[in-house]
Amino acid sequence: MAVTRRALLERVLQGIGVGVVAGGVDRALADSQVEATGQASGPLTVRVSRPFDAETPVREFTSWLTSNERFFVRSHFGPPSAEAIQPESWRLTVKGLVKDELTLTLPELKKFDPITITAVLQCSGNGRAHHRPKVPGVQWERGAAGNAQWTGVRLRDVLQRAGVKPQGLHVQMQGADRPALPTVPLFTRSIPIAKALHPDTLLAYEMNGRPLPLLHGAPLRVITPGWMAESCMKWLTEITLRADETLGYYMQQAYRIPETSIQQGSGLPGSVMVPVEQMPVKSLIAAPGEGDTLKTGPVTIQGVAWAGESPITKVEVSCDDGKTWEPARLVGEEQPYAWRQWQYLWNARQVGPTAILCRATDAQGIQQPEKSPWNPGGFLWNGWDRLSVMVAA
Ligand SMILES: Nc1nc2c(c(=O)[nH]1)N[C@H]1C(S)=C(S)[C@@H](COP(=O)(O)O)O[C@H]1N2
Ligand SMILES: [Mo]
Repeated sequence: MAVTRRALLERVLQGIGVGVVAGGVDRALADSQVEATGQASGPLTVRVSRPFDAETPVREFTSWLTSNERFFVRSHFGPPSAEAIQPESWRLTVKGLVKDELTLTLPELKKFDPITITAVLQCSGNGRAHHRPKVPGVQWERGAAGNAQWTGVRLRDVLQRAGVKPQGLHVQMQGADRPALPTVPLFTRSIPIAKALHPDTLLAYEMNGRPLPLLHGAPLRVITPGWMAESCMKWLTEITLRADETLGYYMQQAYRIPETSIQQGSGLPGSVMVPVEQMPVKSLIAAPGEGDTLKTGPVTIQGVAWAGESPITKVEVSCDDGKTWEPARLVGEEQPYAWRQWQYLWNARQVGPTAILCRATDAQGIQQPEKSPWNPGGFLWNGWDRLSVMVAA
C-alpha cells in the first residue's frame, strides 16, 4: 500500500510541475509540516512541502479562471490512499439524522441534475503572513485563492433523497484522507443545514470542465460558494446529519475567529469564537507584479475582487501609496460567487519608486480595511493589496 501511495503522490507532484522533494515523497505523508522556502517551483509557490501546500502566483489572476494545474493546494495530511478513492469501490454514504441511510456509487450520484457554478475558493489562512503580530501556521501570502468552474450535483438533492429529520441541523462531512498517526484528529467539518440545502451548494466531480484532480479532492468534493474553503471537503466519503456542530479539533478549535474584534495579540480567554464561514470583501493586483520596473506613460493595472455571497460594486486604485484613490473599471458581468476582474489605466509620470494599492467595496457597502483585525489563527486577511514598483524614464 505504501508503494501505491508513494507512486500516486509522485505522479501527482510531477503532473503539476513540481519536482519531487529531496529525501523521497514517502515522508510527504507524515503529519509534521516541513516549511518550504516559498520559492517558485513549476507553476506554484510551495509553502509547505510535506504535506504539499502551495499557492498560485498572483500574475495568474490576470485570467478569469484559474487553471487546475495552477490552482492553490492545501491539505492537512495529503491525498488519501489510492484504494480509498478507487472509482469502482468508492461510495458516498449519507447517515445520521435521516429517514433512509444512503450509499451511492459515482454513477448513481451523477444521475441527479448536474449544475455548474463558478466560484472563488480561498483558504482562511490566505494572507496570514501579513498579520502583525505574526501568527504561526502556513505563511500564505496572496495566492491561496482561485476562481474555477465546479460541476456536480446539489447537496440538497442528495439530502432530500435521504430525508433529513427535523433535528438534523448540521451536516458533517468526512473525506477519505487520513493522518499518518492515529493520535492526530481527522479533518472533519460541518456546515449548518441552511447552507447545505442552499441550491448552489455542490458535490462537485469536475473542475473547469475536467475530472476533479486528485489534489483537489477526486472523485468528489463539497463546494460551498461564497464561504471559506475549509467547508469545501475534499475526497468526500461520508455525510452525517447531526443536531449540533461537529465536535473535534478542526471544527471546535481550528478555523474559528472572535465573534467581535479583539485587542491585537491578546490571549482572549472568554471571547466567543465562531467558525469561519463567509468570505469578506477582498481584492488583489494581478499585474504589474511586485518589484516591477515600469516605463513612464500608460500602464494597465489589473486584478480581481470578490466578496463571498455579495457582489462587488466598486474597486479603487491608488498609485501614490494611498494618498489619492481612483475608481477602476469593472470588467465583464457580475456572476454570483465568482470574482470580478477590474482594470485601471494609469498614466505614470513621476519617475522613482511608488506603491500601487487597491481596495474593493461590496453590495452591502463594506469596504476592504487597510489592515484586517488581528485574530489568533491569522485568518481572513483582507487588507488593501499593495505592491512596490519603480517608474523609470
Ligand atoms: N478532506 C479534506 N478536505 C479539505 C482539506 C483537507 O485537509 N482534507 N483542506 C481544506 C482546506 S484547509 C482548504 S483551504 C481547501 C483547499 O482546497 P484546494 O486544495 O482544492 O485548493 O480544502 C479543504 N478541504
Ligand atoms: Mo485552508
